[in-house]
Amino acid sequence: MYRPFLEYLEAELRTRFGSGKELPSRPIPAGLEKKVGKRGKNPATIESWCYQCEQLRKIRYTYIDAGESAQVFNSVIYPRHHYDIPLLGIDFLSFGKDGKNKILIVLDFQPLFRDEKYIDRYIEPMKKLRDDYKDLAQDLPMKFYDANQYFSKYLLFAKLEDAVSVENRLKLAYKEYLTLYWQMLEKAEPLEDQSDIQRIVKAQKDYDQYSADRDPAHGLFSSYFGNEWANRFLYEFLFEDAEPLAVAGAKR
Ligand code: BLA
Repeated sequence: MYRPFLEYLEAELRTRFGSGKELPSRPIPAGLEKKVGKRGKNPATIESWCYQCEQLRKIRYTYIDAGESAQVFNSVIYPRHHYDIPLLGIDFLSFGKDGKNKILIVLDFQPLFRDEKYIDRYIEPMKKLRDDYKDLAQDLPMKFYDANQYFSKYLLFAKLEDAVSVENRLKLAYKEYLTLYWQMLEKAEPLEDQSDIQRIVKAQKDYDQYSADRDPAHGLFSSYFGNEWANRFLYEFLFEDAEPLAVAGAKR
């Protein structure tokens, strides 16, 4: 269901950052690139890709294909530490049960800071898009995350009933948000001061810790692929700069 979104992202990355060629890959720890599992009678495959380029330090995306019962496209793009621009976050999910579909879509420029200057520079430019796609910005409450941390006020966040809106509306919105993100990156001024750069290193690491600690997907991963694999996937690949909770807890 979301394959075309993955393919569009790949094509964009190749044209914009790879002179038409595939980008240099960024290694994925052994055993985490792909896994086949199942829950009850439902088989599932999870597959991930990871790249880097001059401007972007980590580009990761994952596809879960469990047929009708689950389709997921998830991605985070981390700019190099000398750019303070937000991370690009994508989480498109579809769960099917008894002929019914639950579709959840989230797309955001995930802010590293919340001061006015930062928000004006990097979040306000999204406002027009959010206004154009109000149907995909439903102001839903968050159960797992805090909407005021690493989410912007102009995120797309919607529950949809059918795949028609994904095809008709999300596809358009997705392309426009991505284009705006590339423009923002193009315009971004590289930081030069070591202390400014270190501030980004820390903010990106804090994002990983926050996200790993709250990830609502752990249950999904462990139900299909086992608890041990789920932990490794979270802490060694998705949010590799986070420390597993037990370790972080012991150090505090
Ligand atoms: C919610 N994301 C979810 C849920 C799942 C995932 C299972 C809960 C759906 C439900 O309410 O039933 C799935 N999350 C994943 C998967 C991965 C993951 C498969 O990290 C990794 C492969 N989540 C992100 C990113 C964003 C994001 C980058 O990973 C930002 C755009 C957002 N996901 C997000 C939000 C919710 C969500 C805002 C709703 C959570 C809430 O209600 O607090």
